[in-house]
Amino acid sequence: MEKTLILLKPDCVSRDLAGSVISRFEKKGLKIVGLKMLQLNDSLLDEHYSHLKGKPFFAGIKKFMKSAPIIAIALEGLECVEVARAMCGPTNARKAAPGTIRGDYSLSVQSNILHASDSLESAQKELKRFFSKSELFSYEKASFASIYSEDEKKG
Ligand code: IDP
Ligand code: MG
Repeated sequence: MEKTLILLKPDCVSRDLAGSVISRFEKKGLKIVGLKMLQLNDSLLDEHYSHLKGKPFFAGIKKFMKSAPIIAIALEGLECVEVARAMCGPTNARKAAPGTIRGDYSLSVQSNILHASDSLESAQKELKRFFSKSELFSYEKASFASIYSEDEKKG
């Protein structure tokens, strides 16, 4: 089953929004298969945001991402990379529609609550960056059988 990486950013943690955001993923039917709090450092951020190196806001983002601990979450579910990105809304939270996480909780481009992997390839790379094999779990959700069709269960 597909997996994706979510990072609850420092603004999410320090504004006491972690529980609300996690709850939205749970209610959607996505399964938490890994979860931990950690303090980001420069080397992890240089790797994670390498696509933004050279942007004028790069130093600002790194400072922001180190301003409080983050919560890393591994989610599992059908097409969960795309589903989680759709739940986040676009990067600029001011343009994010109400009902999306960024649309409901933020007015900022930088402090936009959370990170979600943007493709299956990124998700696989990013999950390895934040979780060791022993930190990812496999278990049965109580409602699994009633949610998915026989075809979907094979996915
Ligand atoms: P994404 O998080 O929606 O995938 P990316 O373009 O990958 O967006 O950028 C990573 C993060 O960098 C954003 O979530 C946001 O926190 C920050 N960021 C992106 N663009 C800007 C900007 O123009 N100003 C300030 N921060 C930005
Ligand atoms: Mg991105």
